[in-house]
Amino acid sequence: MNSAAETPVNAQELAEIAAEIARSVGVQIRAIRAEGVEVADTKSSSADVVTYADRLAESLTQEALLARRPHDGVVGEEGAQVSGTSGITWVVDPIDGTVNYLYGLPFYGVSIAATVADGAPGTMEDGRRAIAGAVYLPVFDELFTAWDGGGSYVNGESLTGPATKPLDVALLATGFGYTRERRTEQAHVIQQVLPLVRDIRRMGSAAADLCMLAAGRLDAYFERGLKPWDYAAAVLIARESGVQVLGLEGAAPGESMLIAAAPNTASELHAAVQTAYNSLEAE
Ligand code: LIP
Repeated sequence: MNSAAETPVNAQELAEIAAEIARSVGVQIRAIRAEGVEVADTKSSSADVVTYADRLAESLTQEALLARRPHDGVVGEEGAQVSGTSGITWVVDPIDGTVNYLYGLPFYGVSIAATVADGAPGTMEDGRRAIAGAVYLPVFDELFTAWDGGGSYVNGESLTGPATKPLDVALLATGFGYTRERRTEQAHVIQQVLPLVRDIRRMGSAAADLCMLAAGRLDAYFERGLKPWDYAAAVLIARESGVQVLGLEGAAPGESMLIAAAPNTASELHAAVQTAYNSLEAE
């Protein structure tokens, strides 16, 4: 009998599992939101909060994933840490856009990615790459899915990403960290980049930002400081729509830097961001 690690993996089936659970958990956290949300704790700073709903959502997601895939691993933003034997590790952000969720703003979602650590092209800075994933945005009832080589979709409709366009007419999304030191650095960078683009959007959820990019509702995105659970599923959704995702100076994208856009736009954005960070270091 094959061991779990030897059983061939069907990426589309993994995407279907991620989609079913992301939607189910997303519907539940939206209902909880309507009843009221309480902060359970803070993390890297007083602005970096976790709600009881984050913890419940992660627990429900882990339980549902392991019920379907008992030999898999699970890693979650709120502390889930399950080792597996199958070679598949699920990376979960139970509520990406937690501050939006806390305030009742619509840009939040459940992000679930099935990842492998095989070093193949597309491997992120954290050493993993998603082969299937789903992001569900409950307020919009939009379910984004993708699997390796299978394309990406929103509510079953194929996504083709943003058109290539010069940076000066590109609508750019970004995000900021939770610590004063990181935000000071990011303020300097955005001061350099803002004059070069059409406009900036800061929507508060990396997963949602990258899904909007895949849907062609944004032209570009960059952020420094993201964690694997913020980006794992949405990077695959973006890549499968034709979006290029890169780090700085050939490094693997991830926490150090994540830049995403249509290929030529991405090259222009990479140059602008690199120049901005170089000027920071020169100060
Ligand atoms: C958020 C990211 C967002 C970033 C925020 C925060 P969380 O994740 O999705 O892009 O700018 O600072 O990290 O904390 O809501 O899961």
